[in-house]
Amino acid sequence: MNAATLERPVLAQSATEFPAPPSDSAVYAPHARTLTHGLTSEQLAEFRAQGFVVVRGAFDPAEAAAWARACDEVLARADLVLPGNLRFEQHPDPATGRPHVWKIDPFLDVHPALGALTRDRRVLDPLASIYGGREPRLFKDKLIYKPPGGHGSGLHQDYNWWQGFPTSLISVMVAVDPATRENGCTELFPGYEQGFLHTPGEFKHLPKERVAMDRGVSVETQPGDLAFFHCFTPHQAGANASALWRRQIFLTYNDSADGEHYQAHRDHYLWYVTRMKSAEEKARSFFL
Ligand SMILES: O=C(O)CCC(=O)C(=O)O
Repeated sequence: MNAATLERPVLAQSATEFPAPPSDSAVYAPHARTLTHGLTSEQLAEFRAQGFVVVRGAFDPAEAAAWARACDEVLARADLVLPGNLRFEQHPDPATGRPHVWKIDPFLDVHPALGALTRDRRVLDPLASIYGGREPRLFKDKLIYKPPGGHGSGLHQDYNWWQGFPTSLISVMVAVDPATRENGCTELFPGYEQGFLHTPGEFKHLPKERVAMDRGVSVETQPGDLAFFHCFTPHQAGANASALWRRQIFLTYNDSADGEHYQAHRDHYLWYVTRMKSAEEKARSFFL
């Protein structure tokens, strides 16, 4: 990747240089790589030490405001926000009893402004610097709206739901709205080097005794901030006790050296969300 061809200005970090790998081919010689938005050596060390790193101000507030508008536009889509649409997880609003959208999973094709984020170098370059210069591959994309009164997420490692897929999986949390303790910001726990802490094959949350709960970091963020965390990094998030939405996008990638798994994961996810449904409920469900 030639840094000079990128349209956007370099934000915050210095570029990370990767030398060309050795080549025995006269036809194609791999080239050195510059990651314009790669992590600094301090950020990389932080990721390696604790299993996550927060990158502040990666996107500017105007860009985040455009995502917020796109999120609103999607909710106005009467052709998509339908009771049987499994991509749109809905729950009764505690105040009104009317259904509200809690999550869209996957979301990348529902709005171009949101889909473009999955290809933005400010998301990809930090991952490539973690992957030793190799390109990341998108594995999963979800958009959590967490409206006022919306439920939180129990303590878990994401890999519990991705067993059998590569362990190079890393998620990027993209803040659309300000996230606070009150509206249920993500809380990350260092210690991913302990490996997989769940009981294999069980889709349950982690018992709190398996994690040093006093080491949790509540990741309060501003629109445009990013947090990168490994699939073994335990995390949880509280309910939204505020009057404001807490919209966050979660993009998950694997090292391209581990291959392409987007569709395989999507098939697995579809199985997961329908596995408890009766034949009648399945007949009323669709994935639009
Ligand atoms: O909403 C959050 O902050 C966390 C969500 C989460 O843990 C997940 O979707 O795996």
